[in-house]
Amino acid sequence: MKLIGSLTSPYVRKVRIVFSEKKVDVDLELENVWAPDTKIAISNPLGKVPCLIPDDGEAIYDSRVIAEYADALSPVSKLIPADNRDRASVKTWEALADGIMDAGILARLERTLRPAEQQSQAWVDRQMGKIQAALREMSERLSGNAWCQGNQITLADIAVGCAVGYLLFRFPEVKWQLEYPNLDRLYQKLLQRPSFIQTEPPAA
Ligand code: GSF
Repeated sequence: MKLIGSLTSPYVRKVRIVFSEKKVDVDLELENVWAPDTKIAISNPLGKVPCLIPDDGEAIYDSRVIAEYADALSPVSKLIPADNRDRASVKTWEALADGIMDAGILARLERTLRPAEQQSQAWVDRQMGKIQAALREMSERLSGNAWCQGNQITLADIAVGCAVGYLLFRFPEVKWQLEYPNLDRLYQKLLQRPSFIQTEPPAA
């Protein structure tokens, strides 16, 4: 099984952590989707990573689909609960965390891909507002609990860890650790895990 991805994508990191927690081996094939000669569209017509190529050869994307598929591959450490309501809760946490990544990437692309005179500050502000609102919601939801959902690690914690880790990586000016100490406590706990340590993004 092959995972096409990059070392800096938070979505790729999320699914790599899921595979690691599940103790399922997957070969990471690095792909720069922004390079003019990228071959990613052969596997994923949307041109995005992560993209999983299982042994049957039929591509699986996007990260939420890959995470769910990976969780069902082995009984080790269930990351998505079987109960329908709990499952929806975990997936909502994941949607919040992915929403932070989506908004961050849109804001960053506005700054890095567009010529300065075409950049819209209002657009960047809109995305940064989403990040702030999602962080506030995650902190309120987490409250004083040890984990996002239930009493063990789930996909919710993994997704949140990747989202806030992405902010530290690309938006160090967002001071979420000071503002939301409970999110930072969760993040510090996640950082002890080999799955998080092994997937730290490279120095920018
Ligand atoms: C998002 C993947 C994505 O935007 C998922 O897998 O959950 N909803 C999808 N990946 C970026 C890499 S990154 O910035 O994390 C990507 O491949 N972008 C290329 C493009 O053309 O948008």
